[in-house]
Amino acid sequence: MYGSGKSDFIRERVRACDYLVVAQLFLQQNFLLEHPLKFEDIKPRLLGHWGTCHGIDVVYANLKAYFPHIDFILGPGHGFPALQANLFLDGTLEKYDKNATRDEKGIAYICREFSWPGGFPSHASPFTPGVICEGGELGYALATAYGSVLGHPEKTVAVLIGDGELETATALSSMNLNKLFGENVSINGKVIPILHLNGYKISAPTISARKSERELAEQIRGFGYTPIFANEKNFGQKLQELLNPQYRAVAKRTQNPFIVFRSEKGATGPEYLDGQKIAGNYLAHQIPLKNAKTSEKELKMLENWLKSYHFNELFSKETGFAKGVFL
Ligand SMILES: Cc1ncc(C[n+]2csc(CCOP(=O)(O)OP(=O)(O)O)c2C)c(N)n1
Ligand SMILES: [Mg+2]
Repeated sequence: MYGSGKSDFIRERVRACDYLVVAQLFLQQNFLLEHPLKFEDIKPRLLGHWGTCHGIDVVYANLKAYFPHIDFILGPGHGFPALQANLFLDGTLEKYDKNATRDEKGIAYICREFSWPGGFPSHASPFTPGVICEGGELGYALATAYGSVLGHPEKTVAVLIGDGELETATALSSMNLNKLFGENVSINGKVIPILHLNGYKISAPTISARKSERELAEQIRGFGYTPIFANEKNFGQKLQELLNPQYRAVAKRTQNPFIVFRSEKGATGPEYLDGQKIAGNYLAHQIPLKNAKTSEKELKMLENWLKSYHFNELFSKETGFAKGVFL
């Protein structure tokens, strides 16, 4: 049933994580869609962020597949359901929380407790394994990434920065930190910045998205990086190129790579609601179907959305997760 290439596993992993994200955001029961969705299955208060999550899942899966030994720093901490889904599938969550078992019970646990009184917060927080900064305040990811490799030449860290986040003074000024680190990596480790260019922040387009590719590339070059433009289809290939020793030798002599990852905000989610564009628009930022608990139409849209991931092919109550999703 499963292909042998890494890219098939990456797609399965992303589908599994995306499903778990949507289930965390909306469901208080019926987590495996064992019966048609009903209003009672939906949480009474829908609070969380969808728009950034698919992109995070894509980046996480590709990094895990191609750079399994590096650290990962996530700027958009509001994309917590995606981080949680990945930590859950990695088994990291279970190490620290015995309820997060990678079975039906564990799925129910992470979904029900997400953004729930007394449960998990809606944003990444110090309760999350590996998280030291409270998610929710944008801007520190790049500075944290540089700080984490200071004095550690053996370390490489990839850092995902939201395109809205890059408009904060903190993130934008942190672009200069490569100057303090220099081009010689014998004292400090290496930072691979990834700009999540999904085009939107909370309620408007981002400045980076409104620049031409050339203007953005020149800005990045001006900061002393080599821009690498990637999208969902070729992201893995670009990462493999970075791993190529020949490229690395060149990159060492010249400048650090800076990946610009173009993705559609809210991709794989609802496209339109009542004539309004959701995916690829700021309306995907938080909860796209906020009336799912009271509107038959939105409930049906949610059911179709969940079904689109074919989670039943990736998980069964009897045999657990398909091996591919663990990458
Ligand atoms: C310092 C700061 N200012 C404002 C906010 C409010 N805020 C939360 S999410 C968000 C938009 C973030 O957009 P982007 O970085 O593009 O992330 P995306 O969700 O698009 O991946 C903003 C402004 C915040 N969390 N922190
Ligand atoms: Mg954005």
